[in-house]
Amino acid sequence: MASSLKNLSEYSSKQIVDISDKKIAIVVSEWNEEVTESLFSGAVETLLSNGAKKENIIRKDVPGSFELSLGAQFLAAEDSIAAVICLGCVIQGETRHFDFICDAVAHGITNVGLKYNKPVVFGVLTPQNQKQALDRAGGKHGNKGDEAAITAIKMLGF
Ligand code: DLZ
Repeated sequence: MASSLKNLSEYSSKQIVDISDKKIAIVVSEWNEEVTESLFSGAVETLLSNGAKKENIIRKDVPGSFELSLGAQFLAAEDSIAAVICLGCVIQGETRHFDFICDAVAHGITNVGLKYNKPVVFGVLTPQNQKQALDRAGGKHGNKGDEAAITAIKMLGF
């Protein structure tokens, strides 16, 4: 289903596990900050409402979405960290930057998860414009940050 037809914050409670003792890291891209801050708030609220302890949520910022993979790798390499959530927003522009960044970050994040055998979640919006981004960052289509947090929890219960 296209994400425009779905409220991204709806999820089933299948595979929701106890995360009260899990350290979860969130990497946040500074590009399109208004959007990524909303994604971050959504992710944190969802982790807390599912039992995470505030002191177990670690935040690190990176300059742009392209840097999310390396940021995730630094964190995933730490034994104490159970899962990493990557949050970014790449808005389609007039140059091919969009394709390069989206491809790189999707592959990079996938590889980090496979390398460290840990959930590394792709919470990156790839909208055509700022409005579509805000609709998915706490707007009418929910908050992709919530979805990213739930994905991390579900994968911890895998
Ligand atoms: C350069 C760039 C551009 C054009 N657009 C975005 C964007 O929409 N979202 C985003 O997160 N980052 C963007 N960046 C920055 C790159 O991700 C990266 O930080 C720089 O290319 C430096 O490696």
